[in-house]
Amino acid sequence: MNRLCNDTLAGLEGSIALPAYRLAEQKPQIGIVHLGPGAFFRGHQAWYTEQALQQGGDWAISAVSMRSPDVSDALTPQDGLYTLVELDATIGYQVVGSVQEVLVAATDYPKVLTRLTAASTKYVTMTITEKGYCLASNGELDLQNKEVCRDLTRSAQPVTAIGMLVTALSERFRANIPPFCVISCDNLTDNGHKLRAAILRFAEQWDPALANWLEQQLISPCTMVDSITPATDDALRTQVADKIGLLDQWPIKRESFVQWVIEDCLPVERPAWHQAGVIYAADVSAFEKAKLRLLNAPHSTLAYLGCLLGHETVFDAMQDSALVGFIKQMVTEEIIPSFKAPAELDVQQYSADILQRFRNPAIRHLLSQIAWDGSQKLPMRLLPVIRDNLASGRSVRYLAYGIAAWCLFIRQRQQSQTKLTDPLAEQLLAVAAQCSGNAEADVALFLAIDAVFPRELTEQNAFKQAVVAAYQQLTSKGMVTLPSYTGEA
Ligand code: CS2
Repeated sequence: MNRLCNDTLAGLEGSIALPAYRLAEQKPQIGIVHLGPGAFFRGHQAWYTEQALQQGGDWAISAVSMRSPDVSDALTPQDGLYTLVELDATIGYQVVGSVQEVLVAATDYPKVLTRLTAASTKYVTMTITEKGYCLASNGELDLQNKEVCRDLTRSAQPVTAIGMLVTALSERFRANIPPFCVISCDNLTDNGHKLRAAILRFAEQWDPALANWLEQQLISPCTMVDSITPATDDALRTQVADKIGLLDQWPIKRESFVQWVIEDCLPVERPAWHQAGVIYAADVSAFEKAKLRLLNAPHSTLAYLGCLLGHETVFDAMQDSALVGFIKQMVTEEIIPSFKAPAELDVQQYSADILQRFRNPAIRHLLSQIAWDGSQKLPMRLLPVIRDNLASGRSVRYLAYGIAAWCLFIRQRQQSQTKLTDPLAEQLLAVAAQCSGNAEADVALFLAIDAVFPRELTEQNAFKQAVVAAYQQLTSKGMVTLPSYTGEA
């Protein structure tokens, strides 16, 4: 079977949606560099940029993986083309062509730096996951981080995204080329401001003049991004090959729902993202809180409780009426009262729509994938809600189950010697190995992990007692037992 690429694209004419640019036409100029070409980027920002290109304009993406060659190996023979499959009540197929190349910083660094320092590169977007920013628990760039320290010495090519961005910005500064606009597309609270602060903090260690220039000129909008985009599997590859009659080594699947809210501070020169449906907002924080607290916090809680209850996918977990009732109770009683939603958002409907999205039978979203990197996700998803509720004297009884279930999930991984995907895996597994099953003692061991739990939170008895009570409830009957509640499934 032939491979999907520019040469075979023409054969798909009339069968599925094709890229705005084809081989015959002038290739668009690369104006965007994206760090982290994973599934979410290719189902979300790259798709938005393709939709924008359908409206005209001259923007293409150079995608850069920091280390792994996998995406480059898969897409380079395909001229960056891949199939996006929307799986919902109907199935939609589209070939996305906005990614013109996929580079690997570890092995293509000179070319990556050339892209980042080119005056034609106006934007650097990124989906590098929470851990990619190398932030300490206070949200600032961690200057004790081993890789950050290494990059600060300038002894070799940078290995952190922040180090690589500041290297490129430093060269632009010296060449009197304006800085590119950086756009974080990760599930971080206040993502744009944290990214900007991390870049400035790194630059200050090198050159106060550079830091001052960036202070004056660097644009880094906050954003909220949303679309459930599970990892690609062989079943999808077969489905796509059957549909297009060509081999696509790395197609992408996602739900049909997709949303991108960007702080309205971009330069005038930008892709036609607005025509593609992007929402520009003066203040993204209310959208970000709504999404992180009503989608991601339930997602993580569902993942850990669902794994402990033996469920494999989000869809499976949503068939468990006791678990769904618990999640609804947590959302209604403890999450919705915790924040002020955007005026135009019907929070109850937004939350109900999210749970309906979780029930999508066409999406096979592994709970074990959502469970990755809990040490980075919980501080963005559950801890801010717990902190706000404690400060206002509201309950954290249900929220604490997400924390307790995470601790038990780690214990389960340690006891079964199953891989734990988390940048702090070694430390977490070592803590789990010390656990005895005594709730008070076990919880104290986990809450002592400073990189996850800020002191000002763990010093509060109400928090500790809620997590201990949840831990006891989950382990009291020799099997995972949810608390009784008054809610309905
Ligand atoms: C999920 C997110 O894997 C996870 O942690 O909670 O990737 C989630 O699917 C997206 O944020 C949805 O927009």
